[in-house]
Amino acid sequence: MGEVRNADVAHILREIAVFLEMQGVAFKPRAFEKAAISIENATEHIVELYEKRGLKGLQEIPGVGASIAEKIEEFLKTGKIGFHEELKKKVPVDLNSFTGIEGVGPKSILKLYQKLKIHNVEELEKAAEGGKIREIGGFGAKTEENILKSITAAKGSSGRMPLQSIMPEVHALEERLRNIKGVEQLTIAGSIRRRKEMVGDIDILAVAKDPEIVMEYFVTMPNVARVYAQGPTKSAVRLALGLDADLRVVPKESYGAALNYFTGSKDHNVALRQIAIKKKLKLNEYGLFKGKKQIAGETEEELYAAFGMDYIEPELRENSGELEAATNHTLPNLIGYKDLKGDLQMHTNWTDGRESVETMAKGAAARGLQYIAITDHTKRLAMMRGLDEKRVRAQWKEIEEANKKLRGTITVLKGTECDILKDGSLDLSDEVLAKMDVVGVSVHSYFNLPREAQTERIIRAIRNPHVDILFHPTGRIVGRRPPYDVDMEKIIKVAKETGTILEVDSFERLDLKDEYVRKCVQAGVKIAIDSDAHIPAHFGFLEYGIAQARRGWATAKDVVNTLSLDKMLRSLKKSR
Ligand code: DGT
Ligand code: CA
Ligand code: CA
Ligand code: ZN
Repeated sequence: MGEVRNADVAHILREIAVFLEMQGVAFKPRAFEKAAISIENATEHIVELYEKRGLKGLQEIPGVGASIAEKIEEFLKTGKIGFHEELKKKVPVDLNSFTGIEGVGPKSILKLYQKLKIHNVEELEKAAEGGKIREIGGFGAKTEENILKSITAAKGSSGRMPLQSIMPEVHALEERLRNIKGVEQLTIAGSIRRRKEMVGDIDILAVAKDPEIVMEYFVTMPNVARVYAQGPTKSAVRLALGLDADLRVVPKESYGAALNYFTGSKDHNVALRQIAIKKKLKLNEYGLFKGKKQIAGETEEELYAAFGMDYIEPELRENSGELEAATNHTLPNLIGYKDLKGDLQMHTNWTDGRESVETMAKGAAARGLQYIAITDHTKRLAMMRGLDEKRVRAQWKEIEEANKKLRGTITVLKGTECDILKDGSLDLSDEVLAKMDVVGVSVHSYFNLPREAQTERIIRAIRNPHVDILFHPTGRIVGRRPPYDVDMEKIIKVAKETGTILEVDSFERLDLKDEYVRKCVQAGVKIAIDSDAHIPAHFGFLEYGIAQARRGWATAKDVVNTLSLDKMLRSLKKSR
């Protein structure tokens, strides 16, 4: 029992949720999903909680009621849950193998099993290659093609981890290595420096007086699970968290060139090297050379300048137009990591958050924010005690009280995360929505609607003149839940037409993702970068939303919550 991790418990609860969703059971899937999320995020070890306080202890975890607590107990005692086994007997598929395959949700898995006896992703791949999927009602050739694409992509991404989940450990590692005697420079390069949402490994680059000391330290750290190689300039290890890390020590005069090389992306490097060749220069990880003479490479700034380019921020280095823009001096002035003045999505203990309005406001003020919107869920999400019109009005009173107390430090706005119902109508009356300061809407159900219906549903919602922001527009969760099938180009078009803001949700979703942020920027659709905080510590996640927006070429002007309160409010629909 001592070996059961919180993640294992979360995993089996999540499987139950998926099986229940297959059966079309209402509400329950969401309850299991929610319990899984809180167990994953719990700071206590669930085994200890159970050993100390039994079933009661388990029920202290938000979202864990008596029935789920009993199932967890059964799992801790026997390694199994009878309820789970029964569900699995009905549809004996390997759910695990389907994770990360876009467009294949619970309902599709069920259908694939019933029609083609598909149990796992290998069988799915075979069927798709054989053109069998398109023959099933509701799938079609396009879906079959997408499934194949997605399987290929998932194969390439195995072993990768969400940036957000590893950053605390990466920061700690960076800090420790920087403090070793004789270390003059140290940077985490690679996809982490580019702030990609999923990363494959940790690439570390350093300049050090005595590389041997650094290397010896690196391979003997307590969080090292395996040493692949140890040498004077390069060592490689596997960390206990399940990622590899390489450390390279380079000469001072090559640091910029090495940093540039190991930051990547590979496509950016290859393109830059081509430009060097055209200029009759040679670029490698040691520097930029004219014949044998190094003409640049100690810093990255110097390196780009030697090409006549402006400095390119790491988030842009994907060979997607940044080299041309740097040459033409038309790079965007990216939104900065400290540019947000407000946060327009968060939850309180009125629904599934854990703190009061006032505590959340104080937490936000402590982070330097000037305004926040409280956006609790609405009644359709009964499991989360979503607010009806009556409780909304009661919450407004608490917000007014909080504003009186906090005057001069931060302003709390009346907001909502109003549920978009199946037909695109909204979960609160227009009359109540009209009195809100900020109205956000989002989808939390019927993820498997056909593309057209899903798109129309969302469009109907954002055409509502009270709706200011579409929260987490595609519903994805990085590395865990694929986006629902929706025509984002069309939604961006309607957002432009109606003045609707699209959100980047910073809390494990990073939704909108970079690619769609860029489309918004190009279309002139404003975005909001929100924390979706459930406790004040979650305001720290804003950094990841900002990173995603930077990867989408967003400037501060593209992001409404970089505006002062007055200007932000004036940018909303009702004042247009
Ligand atoms: P990852 O680790 O898969 O999330 O992505 P990266 O971009 O960190 O890739 P990684 O760790 O394989 O390599 C780190 C950097 O080294 C990469 O961003 C660019 C550079 N690099 C790696 N392989 C090549 C290559 O074949 N050619 C060039 N020009 N650069 C490369
Ligand atoms: Ca890497
Ligand atoms: Ca690497
Ligand atoms: Zn939501």
